[in-house]
Amino acid sequence: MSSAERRAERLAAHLSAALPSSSSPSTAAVTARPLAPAGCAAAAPAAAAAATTDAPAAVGDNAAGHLTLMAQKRAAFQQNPPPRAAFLQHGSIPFFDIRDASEVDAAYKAELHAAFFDGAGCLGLKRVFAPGVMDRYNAWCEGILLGPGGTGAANMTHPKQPDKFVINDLLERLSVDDPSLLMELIANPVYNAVMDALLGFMTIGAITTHWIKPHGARQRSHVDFPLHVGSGKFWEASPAKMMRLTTPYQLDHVLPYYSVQAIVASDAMDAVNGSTECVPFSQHIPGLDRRVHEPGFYASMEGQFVNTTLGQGDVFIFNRGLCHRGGRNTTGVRRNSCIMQCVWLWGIGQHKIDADAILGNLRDSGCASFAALTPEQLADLTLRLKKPYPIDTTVSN
Ligand SMILES: O=C(O)CCC(=O)C(=O)O
Repeated sequence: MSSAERRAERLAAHLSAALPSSSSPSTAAVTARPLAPAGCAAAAPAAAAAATTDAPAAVGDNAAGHLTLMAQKRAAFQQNPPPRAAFLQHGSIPFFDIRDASEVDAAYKAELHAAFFDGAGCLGLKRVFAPGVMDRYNAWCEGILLGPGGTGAANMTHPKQPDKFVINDLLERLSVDDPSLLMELIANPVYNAVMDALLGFMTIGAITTHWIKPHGARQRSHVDFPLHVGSGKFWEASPAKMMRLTTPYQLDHVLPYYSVQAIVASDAMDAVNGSTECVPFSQHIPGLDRRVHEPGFYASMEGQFVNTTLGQGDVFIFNRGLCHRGGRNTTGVRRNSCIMQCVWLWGIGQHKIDADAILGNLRDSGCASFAALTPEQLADLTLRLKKPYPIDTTVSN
């Protein structure tokens, strides 16, 4: 055996051991893609073989191959759908109807995790927020966005979807304007239990209003924070910078687990008024974070998008690595929503959040639902807003 072959074998064993243990045999069987970083060409076939003994024929690393890969993933998912899912929207997106957080036990958590990461890369939750809560939220947004000078601020237009208003400092504002409404949004037991199932412990990275104006155009297809290279000054719109600062392994095997996005439908939404459009199963395409910037790949995703259909108060949760975009509003009425960027406990959130001010405002407001929190619930809510690290070693260590 040559040294290159020995190196390939060692890498194959290493990568095979690193496969997520939650993969069921049926989902592992369709994980037929090279796992080795680019530049380790000799290792890739060995790694794939080690990972998938009964895998279907490997698909090509080209547009046709990517479509085949997604079709294989969809077929496997449809054959073995999550048992507790109420239905699969578009035959792909599992929707769950959880009435009480106590339902989300360890088995349910494992099911949600597998359905999300091994499946379509997204899931829906029915009836999480009461219509009355959503109406209150919409009225609050209207007061800001339609009030005097409301939309004048530079940071109140979405940087990549010009026909969309945003309220970025929602947490800070709402903690002053309507603390009990804020508690409804950030202390929903079902929502938080599902997010904890996906992230271990969910912390809030950002909460922003996304209001697509009447007749607003759709957004460009993209993936999300922290690798939304087309958005955010740090990336300088440079996929090369992203590749310099990450390994291929991180792109495909670490960062998909780091952050989760959720859109809360404060208005019911579908294809007509610009609901979120996504390509189910696209998070399985190797190197998607990079490819989405290649014109040929970008074009190959057209025709694969589906629009989510959400009732008022439903939630659509999606993998940050899923190809998606804000939809086109064909109506003369706005489409409003609240988008949450959630990140695991050890990750950096998308926005700077003034957690001390928010928690102080909630406490000082006398808000009944905040005052009623048990010490454990208060500790959890605090942790969702405020990281325990880094520690200040000038104070203690
Ligand atoms: O508004 C939506 O439906 C999705 C928004 C989105 O993907 C974004 O703003 O990056």
